[in-house]
Amino acid sequence: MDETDVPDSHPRHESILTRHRIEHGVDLGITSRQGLIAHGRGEAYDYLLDERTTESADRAERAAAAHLLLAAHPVLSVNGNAAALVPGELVELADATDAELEVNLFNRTTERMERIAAHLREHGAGEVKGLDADGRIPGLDHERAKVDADGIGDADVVLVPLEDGDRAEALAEMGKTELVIDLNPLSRSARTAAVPIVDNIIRAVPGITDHARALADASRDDLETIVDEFDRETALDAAEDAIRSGDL
Ligand code: PTJ
Repeated sequence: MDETDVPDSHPRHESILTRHRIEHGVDLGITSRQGLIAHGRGEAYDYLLDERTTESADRAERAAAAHLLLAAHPVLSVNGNAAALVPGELVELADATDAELEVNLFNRTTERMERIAAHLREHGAGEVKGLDADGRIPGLDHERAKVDADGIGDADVVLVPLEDGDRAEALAEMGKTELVIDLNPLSRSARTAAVPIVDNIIRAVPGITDHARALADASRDDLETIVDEFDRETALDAAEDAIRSGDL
């Protein structure tokens, strides 16, 4: 069965298509097998959120767009799940916010790094960082600590989708402003983030891009107001509340 075999009328059409993209990512050597497990966990939360972007998540996406537009050096971190699910959408977000793309893997192998970079370029990316690996995130073991010194190493704002908790914490300890996309509002990554975006990456990335385009001509003062008015605790509470009290 491939993507074209899922009838539009199927009640779980989107969810099944998304699964196919993750499976295909594994077949291409982009997504790790652990990525399949992570995806299943995400699906469960998304189901409880009724597979929609809540108002609170939309506000977080707007705040994330404002952060990226204000940043001196914004970087979008890309792992195996993000590359399989939203490669073209990440390229569009990078273009809309003048951000760089850097491959940064939990289960890092040179082969996967190169495949993901090539996959992003096939979806329109120019330069893709991550392969130099001449910088380190302090406090992590060797492989997971590798970043480009002039990429994430030098970034002031980093978007980290589906990150594991201790690396998200280590990045935040480096003083970087972290924008985290994670469907689990209780995860350490979401709890570490300056802006936790509790939404499926397939909706969140285009959502941030739409806000960035709408804010393209906004003044720095207006962007700073959006950033200041965003409250991470309120966003986490709203997400948890939506999940716990969902009307299914
Ligand atoms: O490609 P790699 O080697 O960097 O590995 C990536 C994974 C995702 C395997 C790795 O970072 C990992 O193990 O992550 P965790 O600790 O399982 O965390 C993944 C988080 O992402 C969980 O909290 C999931 O609920 C969440 N998640 C999964 N799918 C989505 C998601 N959040 C948003 N959108 C999704 N589609």
